[in-house]
Amino acid sequence: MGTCAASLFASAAFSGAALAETGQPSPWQINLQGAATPVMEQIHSFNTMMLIIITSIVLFVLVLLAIVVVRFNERANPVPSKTSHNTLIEVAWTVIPVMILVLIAIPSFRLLHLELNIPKADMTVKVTGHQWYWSYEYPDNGAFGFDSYLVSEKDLKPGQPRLLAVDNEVVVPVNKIVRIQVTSSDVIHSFAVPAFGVKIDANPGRLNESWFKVTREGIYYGQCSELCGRDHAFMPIAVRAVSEADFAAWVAQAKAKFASAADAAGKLADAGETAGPLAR
Ligand SMILES: [Cu+2]
Repeated sequence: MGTCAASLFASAAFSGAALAETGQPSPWQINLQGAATPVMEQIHSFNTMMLIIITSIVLFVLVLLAIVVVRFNERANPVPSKTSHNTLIEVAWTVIPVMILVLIAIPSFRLLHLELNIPKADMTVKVTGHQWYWSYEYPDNGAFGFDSYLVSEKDLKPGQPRLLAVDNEVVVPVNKIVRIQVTSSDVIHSFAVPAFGVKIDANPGRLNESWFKVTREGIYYGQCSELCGRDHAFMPIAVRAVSEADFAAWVAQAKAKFASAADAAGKLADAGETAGPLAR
C-alpha cells in the first residue's frame, strides 16, 4: 500500500512536471506549473528554497519532541529538574529564528522587486475584466482590440482544454517584454497566468501594471482569480506566445478581423477619452 501510494505520488509528480510545460494544470499535479518567464523561474527557486527551510524546521522540531518524549517521560526521568531559565538558549531561540526570517526576506524582496519593477517594455497589452469575459487591446500595434470568451464544452476542438480554451487568444511575441495594464469595467477580477508568475487584480477605475517575457513558444492558460460573480469560473485566459514573424502576421490579420473594435477605439481617442469599455 505504502509503495503503491509512493509510486502514484512519484508518477503524478512526473506527469505533473511534464504536462505543466504546456501552461495548463494537469491531473494529480502537486507542484507549481512549469515556468515560461524569468519571473516564474525565480518563483520556482524561491519556492524550493522555502520548502527546504520549512522541511528542515519541521524535522528539527520533530527530533526535539522525540528526545523530550523518550528522555523526559515519567518513567525515564522520575525526578524532574526545577530549571526555569537558561539565558543562552533563550537568546538562541530568539536570534536564530530572526536570522532565518532575514535569510528568507532577502530573496523574497528581490523577487518582489523583479515582479513589480516593470522593465522598459517592447509593447503593451491592455486587459479589461468584465462579468464574465476578458477583453484585450493592443495600443502599440494599431490600436485594435477584441473580446475573449470561454469555448463552451460542446464546441471544444481536439486539444482544447475544457474550461480554459477561449475563442480569441491573446497573442504575444516570445522574448519580448510585454507590459500589461489591467483594469475592470464592473467588479474586481484578477488576471492570473500561473506559468508566467503573473497575478494582478483588475479593479474598476484603476490601472494596474505587470509584465512578462515569455521565453518559449506555446499556449499558456490562466483564470480569473478573484471571485467576481456567477460565471467567475467561466472567464479563462489563454495567451499564445509565437515568434516575432508569426506575431506580425497575426497583428496584420487581427487588425482586419477586429477592425470595428479598432474604429471604436479610434473614435474614443479622437474624443479625448480612454479607449476601452471603461469609457463607454
Ligand atoms: Cu472572476
